[in-house]
Amino acid sequence: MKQFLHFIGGAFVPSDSGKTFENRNPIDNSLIGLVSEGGRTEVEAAVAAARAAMKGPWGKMPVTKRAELLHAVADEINRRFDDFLAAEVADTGKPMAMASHIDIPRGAANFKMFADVIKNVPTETFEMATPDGGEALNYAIRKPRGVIAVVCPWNLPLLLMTWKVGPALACGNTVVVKPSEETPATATLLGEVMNKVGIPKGVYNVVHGLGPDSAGEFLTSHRDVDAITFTGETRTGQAIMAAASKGLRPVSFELGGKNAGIVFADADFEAAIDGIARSSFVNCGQVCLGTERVYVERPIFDKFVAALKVRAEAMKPGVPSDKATGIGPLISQEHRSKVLSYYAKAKAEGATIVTGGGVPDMPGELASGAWVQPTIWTGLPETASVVREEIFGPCCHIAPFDSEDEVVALANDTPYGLCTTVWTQNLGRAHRIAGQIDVGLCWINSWFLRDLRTPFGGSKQSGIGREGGVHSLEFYTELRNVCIKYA
Ligand code: NAD
Ligand code: 6OD
Repeated sequence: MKQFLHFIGGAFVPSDSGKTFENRNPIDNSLIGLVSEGGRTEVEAAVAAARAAMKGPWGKMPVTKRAELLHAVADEINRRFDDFLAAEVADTGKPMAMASHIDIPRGAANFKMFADVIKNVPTETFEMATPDGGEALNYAIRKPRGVIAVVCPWNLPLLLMTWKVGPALACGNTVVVKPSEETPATATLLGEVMNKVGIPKGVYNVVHGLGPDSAGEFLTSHRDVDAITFTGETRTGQAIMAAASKGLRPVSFELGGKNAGIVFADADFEAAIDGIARSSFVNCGQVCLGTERVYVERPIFDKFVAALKVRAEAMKPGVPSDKATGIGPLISQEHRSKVLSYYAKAKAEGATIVTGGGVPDMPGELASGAWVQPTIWTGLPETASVVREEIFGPCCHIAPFDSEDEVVALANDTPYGLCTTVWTQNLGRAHRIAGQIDVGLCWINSWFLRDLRTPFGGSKQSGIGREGGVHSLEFYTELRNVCIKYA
């Protein structure tokens, strides 16, 4: 039986209280191991270790040396690729083909990319005349913020954690990570990597635990945490923002969404079907950027619905190691209950169930896993729950539209604003739409195509701030202006 311990000050430690919770594999609900459940004592110790490292070797280290160490972290993740892959796949049940192409390589790349950004981005300088006829020089320097709390979700555990830890460390901060209670493994494994490559003790800390009245809340309300970066549900973001208001700590939030996909009749049909099948169903629909509302121009509506049905039905549920597996399980039984409650609501609200709507028959022990069928609905009004609320499952509602203005209004009619994916071959229309949809990310004829130098984040209730490339520096550093009057 595996034990997932906290990683504090460079050492793996259990909770003082001896409390643990279970980590289960969603493919068959089997027990993977026991996770130490952190409380105030562990949060206190981790924040103190992070503060000490900030004042000590890490705070004093030149940026070139820091960058070198972060490259070594990435190289060591790649060297232990199979360990990370096995850990991520056991926690999430996702197909190995996906985790080995996305989760683990990106987990490593996030360290190299931000190490290179911080080494190469200059600050500004201004010469000025002074009132006494003399001269002064202004220049800005970037200083780390200090101890950063990193609170993570379960859908892309290593990728989304390192997306925050990479830039935080590159900028010279230290971190205390609170991984999701569903996916403790890769954050723990990263502790071994940090020690192996010589990251000073206390720079990277992990406290396992739950959210409210547990490690998550204790960490985000800890007054010696200088800033909080969070990915997760909008409702949780509100609770964390309230905690951050005590002491006026800055936040960076990547939150929920109800993203629209828009397909015009002039789109490359096969490419659009591919794109929407991926954006609606990949990772069993558990991608914040996923498409749960699809709008298709009326002349191709029936053909599109029929083709997406074929794609959904071809997604074979199965174990991660099977190359034929098209879709894994949801993260947990609890999340499956939530997704199935929406499947029931869609039915009750009068949806036409094009495909899915239930649980697939799985053999043997897999029958205890958190499986659901990829599901497509049509025929619901825009007011229906499954059209308005984030489900975070492999499902979408498809509705027809007749004009560009109409579809822009439909896409924008949501409190969220994370992303959209638009399919058209009309270049003018693509640019027009990109300027009109209230989102942080607009993909045209593509989806989840990532250049890590670009700004990433959501508008409206989908987030606060942007990370990526130089934009991460805005959150993970503070600019200090130095003004020198020449003698
Ligand atoms: P969640 O909000 O339930 O949990 C995220 C983390 O917050 C977990 O570590 C949890 O323990 C912690 N937490 C919960 N309550 C807390 C509290 N009161 N104080 C401090 N910490 C607390 O989210 P989830 O279910 O893990 O992830 C799914 C959600 O994340 C979806 O809404 C999805 O859209 C969103 N998400 C957004 C992005 C993005 O980039 N915008 C990316 C991935 C996931
Ligand atoms: O690619 C990324 O950097 C990123 N933050 C992806 C988020 C995916 C959400 O589930």
